Amino acid sequence: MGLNIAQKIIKEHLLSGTMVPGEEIGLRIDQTLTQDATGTMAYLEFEAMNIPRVRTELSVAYIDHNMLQSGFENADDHRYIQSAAHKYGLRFSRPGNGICHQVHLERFGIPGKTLIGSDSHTPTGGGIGMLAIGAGGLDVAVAMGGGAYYITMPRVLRVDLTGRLRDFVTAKDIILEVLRQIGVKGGVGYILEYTGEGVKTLSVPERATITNMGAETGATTSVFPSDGVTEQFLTAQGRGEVYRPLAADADAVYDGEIEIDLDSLEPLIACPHSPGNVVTVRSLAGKKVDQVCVGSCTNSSLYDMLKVAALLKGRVIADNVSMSVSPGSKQVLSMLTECGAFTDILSAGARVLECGCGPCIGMGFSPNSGGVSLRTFNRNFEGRSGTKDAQVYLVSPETAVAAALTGCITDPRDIGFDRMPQTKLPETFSINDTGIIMPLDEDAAKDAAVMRGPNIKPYPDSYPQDDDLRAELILKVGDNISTDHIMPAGARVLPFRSNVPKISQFCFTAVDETFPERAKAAGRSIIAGAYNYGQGSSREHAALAPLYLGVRAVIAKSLARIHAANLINAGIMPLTFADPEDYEKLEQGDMLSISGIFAGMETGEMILKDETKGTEIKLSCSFTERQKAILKAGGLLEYTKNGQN
Ligand code: MIC
Ligand code: SF4
Repeated sequence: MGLNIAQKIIKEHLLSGTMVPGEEIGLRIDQTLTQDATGTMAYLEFEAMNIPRVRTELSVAYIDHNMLQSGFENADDHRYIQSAAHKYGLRFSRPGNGICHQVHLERFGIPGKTLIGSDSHTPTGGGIGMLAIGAGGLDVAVAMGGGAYYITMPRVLRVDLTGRLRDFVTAKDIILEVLRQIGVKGGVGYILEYTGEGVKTLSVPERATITNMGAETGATTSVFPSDGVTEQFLTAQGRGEVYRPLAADADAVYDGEIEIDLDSLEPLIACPHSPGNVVTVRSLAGKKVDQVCVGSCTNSSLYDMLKVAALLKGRVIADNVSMSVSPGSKQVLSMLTECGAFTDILSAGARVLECGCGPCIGMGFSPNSGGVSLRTFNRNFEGRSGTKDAQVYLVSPETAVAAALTGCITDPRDIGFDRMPQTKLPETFSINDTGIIMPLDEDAAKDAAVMRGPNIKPYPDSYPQDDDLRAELILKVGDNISTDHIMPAGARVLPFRSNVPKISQFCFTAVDETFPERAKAAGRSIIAGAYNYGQGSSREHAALAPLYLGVRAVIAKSLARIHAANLINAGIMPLTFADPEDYEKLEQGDMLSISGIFAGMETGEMILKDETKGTEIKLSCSFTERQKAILKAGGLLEYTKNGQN
């Protein structure tokens, strides 16, 4: 039986387990990336493992999230990461060099290689045929030390693309259509693999938009074939030698299939507050817009920016709109400047932000009160923009420009262009890697110091799992709770990413202001969630802050992949209701207990006693041997320190 692309790369990197969907597999990791908001913790964890040097083929530390320096904290974290990268053998991408995923695609990604990154949009690398997966910082730290990365062997969903996109319909609309079809949890347990004649009509940046936002389906990752288009892109980046073709075998088998007819696709838009709330742009036409943002790791490539410039050229944005443009990398910004397209953007009245995540993570440019913001980004969870009552919509660059010009939501086919102005990717990109600082060689590194500012606090205490747990149900939440609800980001909170005691004061405050205080007072506690608990980002702080506050278990109808792994890594048990209806029986404040946890880990069943109500509820769990050992050790760090992997 033939293999698909995902299976081929997994097979080449398989260190343990069998490739049977649902089984645990250990993968050899070729490359890692971190960004600053998750990186400080990842390097603290790496240091705690006492490994002198990274053991991957390539590891890169990026600074792109915490770019506002309105106090010493972010600058201290940048210094810490830079000095750690220098000493431990990583390349360091300076602040201003660009968003990790965009820069990695341009300068480092290699078809057929494995990459894990402490950021959920690491699958961007799937645009050039990498197996690129988002993970918690601790998993990345272990991989940097040469350890395997463990996942559940995914099923592979074939996304068959037929036909060719029409003008003003874009790669963003393809991924929005995927989200419309399968929703924000439809990809859980799957890799999305793109096939069909439509694939060859898409450039690498377009493919990367699609694999990037595939994260919003909950998929393990997404992957495109590596073909002539990939080779051309790598050659234009001066890296043609790393090209390798990759295609599915003719008789490859998939675990499911969806089809998208590119010819009949329409411009789409995801409505507040979920990337899965997708409708056609036309159905919302006329709605007044306050803000438009172009950028983020989803749509900040040179190709995207050139299209934006071409549509804005000689025009002026509407008076009621404030528009920002953040190019994805120094390369993109330099090339836009060199060809004059940047002037077209500025002349139209847009405001330029630096090459980084910026408004996507609430690092500045928050909308006005109740503001309607159209963004080319990938997430629109409530409050993520920094303005609690803002209405954030996700769109393509073309739809973003249409709104900026007219002042209201507008289908880009209705702004008076007969055809989309032609934009071509250059035959060679302008290559200038001054934004990357190389590490010290091994000898020099021995004496190099790592610089730690006062904001950097150690990893929180761990708690080995006991056989019994008695704790209060401290919080009960509903469906689709994102890590932005659990551990908010934004300019105010992000500077404390290396200070768990401090950042914990913001934990769950988006849902319940009293949570941190109540949890701390309770000593130990349990959280109950519904479907898709922990969707969204890879931030392990969404597990570390609850750990610090005393949370010992999360019981949900279902959990998102990266967050469930982060909970286990932190030594917190993720459990599910055997019967989802039982969720209704629990009430916040109930005293709960579970006994015989170790036996339950073996059978996959535990009984939860609600002591307040005098009822019993059946819970399910499915921990691998390794996960059981991690929980018993009090988390992955302790487990790894004990010499296990
Ligand atoms: C995000 O898009 O939510 C982030 C911010 O990039 C996160 C990482 C983080 O919280 O630092 C992610 O996607 O993993
Ligand atoms: Fe940065 Fe936004 Fe991309 Fe996350 S989704 S890496 S915050 S640009």
